[in-house]
Amino acid sequence: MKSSIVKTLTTSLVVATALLTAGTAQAQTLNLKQDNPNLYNTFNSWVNAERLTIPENIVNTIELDPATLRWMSGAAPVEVYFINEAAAYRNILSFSANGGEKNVVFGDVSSPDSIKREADGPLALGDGVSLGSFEGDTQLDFFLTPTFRNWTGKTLGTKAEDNPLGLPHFIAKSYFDAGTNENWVVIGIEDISGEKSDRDFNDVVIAVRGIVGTPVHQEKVPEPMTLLGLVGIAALGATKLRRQA
Ligand SMILES: [Ca+2]
Ligand SMILES: [Ca+2]
Repeated sequence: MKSSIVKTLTTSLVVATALLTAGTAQAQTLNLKQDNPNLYNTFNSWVNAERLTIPENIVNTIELDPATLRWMSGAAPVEVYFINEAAAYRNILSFSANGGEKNVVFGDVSSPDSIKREADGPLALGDGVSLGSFEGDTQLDFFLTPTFRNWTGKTLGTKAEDNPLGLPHFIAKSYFDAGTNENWVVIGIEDISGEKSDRDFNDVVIAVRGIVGTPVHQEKVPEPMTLLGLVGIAALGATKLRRQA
């Protein structure tokens, strides 16, 4: 009987502690501009009028395939931070894990302080959301749904082939921050699809802590000499084939 009471009391304590912890986690606000102004300013300085441009002198950045982003078991919880936006649309940012259902990260990526500001925008520059940790090596996809008043556009994703005209709408760059010894992925998103798109990839810019991605393999592009060699071989082959015909 006594042990049963102790067990009940212990269980209640555990539940109460868990509730308290959950309450604290929800109440805690993440903001990179306040928590690490230098890092926020670095990321924000990449948001240019055209495209997400990273100065050539920053060597610790590598362009990633945005369709390969993933959380690796044991990494820190995934945190998504709003860096800036230059969009007239009120965009919805969402994510999915391992191709599962989409969950909203930011329901309205707009702010009174951003490049294309909205007075009633809900975000402050640098605001963050924790997506938490996942089970094992997890593929993470991000999506953007443009909205304007009562209009909702087609959702754009990290896989170019699923987008209108098969065009990429996300660009991703890795960044190693020596100050905190952490890997980041900075993502720039273009929200206008089709031929009217200005392809500046600054309509929504976010920085994500706790994920990695596969570099875009630039070494696969053949050297001019190799290319000439291949053309030469192809030409020889064609001549041989014509002779045989
Ligand atoms: Ca805006
Ligand atoms: Ca744009």
